[in-house]
Amino acid sequence: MLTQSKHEENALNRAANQSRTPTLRKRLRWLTLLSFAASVVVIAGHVHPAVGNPAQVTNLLQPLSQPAQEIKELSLLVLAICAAIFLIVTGLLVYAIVRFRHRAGDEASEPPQIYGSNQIEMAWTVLPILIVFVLILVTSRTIADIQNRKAAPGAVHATIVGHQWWWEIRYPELGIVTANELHVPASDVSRRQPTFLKLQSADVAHSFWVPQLAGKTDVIPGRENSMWFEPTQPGTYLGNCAEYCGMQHARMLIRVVVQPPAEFERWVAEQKRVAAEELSAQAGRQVFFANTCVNCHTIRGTSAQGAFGPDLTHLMSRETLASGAAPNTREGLRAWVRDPQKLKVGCLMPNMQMTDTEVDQIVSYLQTLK
Ligand code: HEC
Ligand SMILES: [Cu+2]
Repeated sequence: MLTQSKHEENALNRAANQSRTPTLRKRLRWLTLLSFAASVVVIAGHVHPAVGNPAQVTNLLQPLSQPAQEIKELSLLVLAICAAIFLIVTGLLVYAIVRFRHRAGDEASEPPQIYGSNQIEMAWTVLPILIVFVLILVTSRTIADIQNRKAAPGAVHATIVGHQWWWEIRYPELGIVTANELHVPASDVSRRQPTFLKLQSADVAHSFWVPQLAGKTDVIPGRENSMWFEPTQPGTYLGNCAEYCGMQHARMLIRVVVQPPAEFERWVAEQKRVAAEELSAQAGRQVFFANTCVNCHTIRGTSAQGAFGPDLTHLMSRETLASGAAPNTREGLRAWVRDPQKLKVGCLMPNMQMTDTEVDQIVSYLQTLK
């Protein structure tokens, strides 16, 4: 009875298929081809996000530091194993589809139905267990390698605090506070030394990721995570907050400036100084201190001790403003002070409603903070 109705169903299905007009079938084929081509384009676009601008590469397939290199090698190994599994499984599937396809004259009888085979069941239980075991071994070896790296005396330590939507950067041992642009010494033969980071959050969850240097590490409120990296090539490395943290998550860029050790020492010496006092910018200084700027910003060596926004003591030593929202030029500063909400909608610095003259004066003062 059951087989009878199955046959009827099959016959119905066949009839339904045949009733599809040839044009419809052609259209479906084109649609499949098109969507396949579209996915290839999308995937290829993601592999090379920064073509034509080698200085701005954020490609995790081009690591320039440990542990990013080790992570890349592990991912390629895992990818190779998975690709082999994919090829074998799809190969067998295609073979079965072609070899046992429906042929004219097959209608009369169903092929033999086989239930249960101990050999096959053993094979598909034991093989995956072995594969997973290999994956566990190689992965845990890499994780242990990364986690066991300990700081030697003389290593640079920095604490990164994620804020909505900027990064506070402290070097507790050096007495330096800056923002958004982390400076570290390059590691070379004379000084094989990674930089160690502690990651904290002032508000919500963020994630610190500079793909060419190290893996992604979450920045979680009420918890301190840590990471390290050891770049050998001086240059500027780009990253971005990698955990959605609100309105301006996309404009929470990170720059890591890797410098030859001597240059790094010079940068440290500059940053340690308190703010410069220049008589030429007295008018702007007065406007700054008469406004609530001082409640949110610190300028070391003055009465401005706010801690809600970035430390401005050496503002002009940074390349960008507000985590990459604008270049740190006179124009950029003017636009920012005039209305930060225009450059970075929803950011936590309010429009201070200043007149054009006041903006110009403040910007002249800010430009003395070298
Ligand atoms: C309510 C607190 C608050 C006040 C008041 C405030 N700011 Fe800010 N400011 C911030 C925050 C928060 C940021 C970071 C915004 C971001 O990147 O999302 C910021 C960023 C900046 C930056 C960019 C710093 C950098 O390193 O990129 C400058 C410059 C700046 N503020 C100047 C001023 C001036 C000048 C005033 C007064 C006219 C002022 N701020 C008033 C909170 C404040
Ligand atoms: Cu974020």
